[in-house]
Amino acid sequence: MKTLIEFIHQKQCEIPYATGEFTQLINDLTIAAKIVNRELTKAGLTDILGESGESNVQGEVQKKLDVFADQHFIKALKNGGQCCAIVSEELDEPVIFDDEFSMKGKYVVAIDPLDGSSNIEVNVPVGSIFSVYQRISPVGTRATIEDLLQPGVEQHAAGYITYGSSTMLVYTTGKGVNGFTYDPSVGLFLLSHPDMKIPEYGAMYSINEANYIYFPEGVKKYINYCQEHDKSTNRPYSTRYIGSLVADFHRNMIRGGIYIYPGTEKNPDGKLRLLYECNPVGFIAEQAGGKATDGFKRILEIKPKSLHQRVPFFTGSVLMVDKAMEFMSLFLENSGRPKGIYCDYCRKPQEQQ
Ligand code: AHM
Ligand code: MG
Repeated sequence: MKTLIEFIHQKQCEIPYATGEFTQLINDLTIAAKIVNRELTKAGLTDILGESGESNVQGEVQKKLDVFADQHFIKALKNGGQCCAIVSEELDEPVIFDDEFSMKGKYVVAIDPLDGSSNIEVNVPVGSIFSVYQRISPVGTRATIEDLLQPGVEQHAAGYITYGSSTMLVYTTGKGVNGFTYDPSVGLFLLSHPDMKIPEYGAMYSINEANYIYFPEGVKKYINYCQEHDKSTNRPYSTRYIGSLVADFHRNMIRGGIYIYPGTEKNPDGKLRLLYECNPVGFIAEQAGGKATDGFKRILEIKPKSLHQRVPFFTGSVLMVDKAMEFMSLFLENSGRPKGIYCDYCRKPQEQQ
């Protein structure tokens, strides 16, 4: 079986003037992922569960494992020397390296070191999500905030690690998506899921339905649609919601489905963060043939205004995301958008269902 590094190396050899720097960067990320994986498998035996006593920039209570994962990803990226700046969910301010070694790095990284960490105590899958950009500022200088505030379309690579029944790394460099399963006996990620594709249609929807009354009308109506009986579209669909974006997305990617974290009246931008959750997952979704939007427009085209910006998130199977977007447009007052619900098959407008 091909290892992750053999795979990347082979791909890099196909690119003229490739220097191996990106291979090194991915290798650094996997070092941290392996350490986090090791700690997660021991959680419950060692004193690593529970809260750290601190809160992050979003005011969320940090778990000890959040802090642990954050520190190890930053350390690995610093030691590797390919990364000159990092924005992390766990840190208010970006980490901008100012030593000569790191300033030569040509990449910046946005990272959610441990996504879904509220699930750690109950052995539910959690994940790490990363997004890689080439810096805009000159190599050899101190990176700037602008390096980190690039739109998702500029991503050089993105990926996630899902720590579940097995640990997997899924990543893209814009030429499809490949998945690698971790073999702990040899300490290597091995190519197990080449050229992953999201089914264009599925039968699962993932959303925290307890917040139903706060959802925009379009989302409410889309949920009603998912629950209606219709033989031709296999409805009612099933609800599957773990509460870990990586795990929910990964399942939908393999089986077909849609994940939604919408805005609400109280939190119009939703909960998920553009830079280190929605952009990387959105890049993977698109590369696998799926879609990622904020309900109206493509996630990857949003120009970030701030490092920890939130955004409503709709992602997964393309026909399901399209359908949810139709409901969003239809029920958005004064949106000026074309109104109508489209047939699942012929894509022509039909009467409201
Ligand atoms: P986190 O990065 O603090 O873990 O928050 C993000 C997580 C996602 O993984 C998950 O889909 C969502 O928050 C769950 O939120 P909720 O409990 O509101 O449904
Ligand atoms: Mg997260």
